[in-house]
Amino acid sequence: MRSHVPKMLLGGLCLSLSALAHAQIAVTPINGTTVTKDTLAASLLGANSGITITDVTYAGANIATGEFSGGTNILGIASGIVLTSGSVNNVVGPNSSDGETTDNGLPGDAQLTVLAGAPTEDASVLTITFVPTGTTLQFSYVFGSEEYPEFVDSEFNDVFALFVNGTNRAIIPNTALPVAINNLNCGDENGAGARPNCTLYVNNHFPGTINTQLDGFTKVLTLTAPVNPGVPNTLKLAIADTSDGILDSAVFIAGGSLTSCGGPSQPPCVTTPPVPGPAASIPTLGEWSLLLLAMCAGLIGMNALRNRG
Ligand SMILES: [Ca+2]
Ligand SMILES: [Ca+2]
Ligand SMILES: [Ca+2]
Repeated sequence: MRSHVPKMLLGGLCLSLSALAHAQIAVTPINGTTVTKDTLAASLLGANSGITITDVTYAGANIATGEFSGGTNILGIASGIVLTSGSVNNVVGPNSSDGETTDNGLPGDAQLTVLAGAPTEDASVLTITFVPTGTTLQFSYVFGSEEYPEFVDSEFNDVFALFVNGTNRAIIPNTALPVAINNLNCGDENGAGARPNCTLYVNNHFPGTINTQLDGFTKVLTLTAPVNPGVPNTLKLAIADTSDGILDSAVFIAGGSLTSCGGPSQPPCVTTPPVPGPAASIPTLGEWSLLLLAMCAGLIGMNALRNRG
């Protein structure tokens, strides 16, 4: 009879390692109770935002949109809301696939199709009507995708847009280019290609070293857009797959970051350089723990398989 002690020791070691593991991104999709289109919109407002929300609509799958937390050392944004072209669950690490997918079989969005120049599918669209006190709107966001980096420069250029009163203001700083896979990348699969706007890109090519499923994403960017004070304005947050319904993309909006600035009763707007992403090349203690945990799972799985035989 073989002893079970070594397996127990292995299990205990693995449990200890799992306790050391890095904080994860936590997500909760729209569930109609604790997370709704209205709670998502409200969570974007910080104290003294100078913004009153008057209406919220959502079109898309409930699983595709929700709230997130635990993103500080992963995305550079602590918490907020996430819209995807698939499932919010597919932004949670570790990076276990180079093409994580949820195909919701939903239609695209006409404005996004124009922007992409190709058919879109699985659109998720949160539209917020609001009255600002100031003349300018600002908030912080990150865009990421499983289309990175393999499908850079392809027709599968998943599209997102942050429309303020009908104009997409998700623009690469100091350019007129929309933030998009084909406009913001480092080219090759090692994230080392000499490409325009490569400095704004965080490479996490599968299996990556950053604790998110996303194979690539942007540094934290700031949207700045003119608005009309004292009257209703619209903010349309929209994302969709392009050319097919697979390989998810996601856009994260920082909770508490939506503010109105530049008006007589609001603080001046700030010029915020892109926030550096997490160091991608050196695994942290937590990431080493996850790797060891994966090895443990593999060893236990192998043990189980052998015992079946
Ligand atoms: Ca999809
Ligand atoms: Ca992935
Ligand atoms: Ca896609």
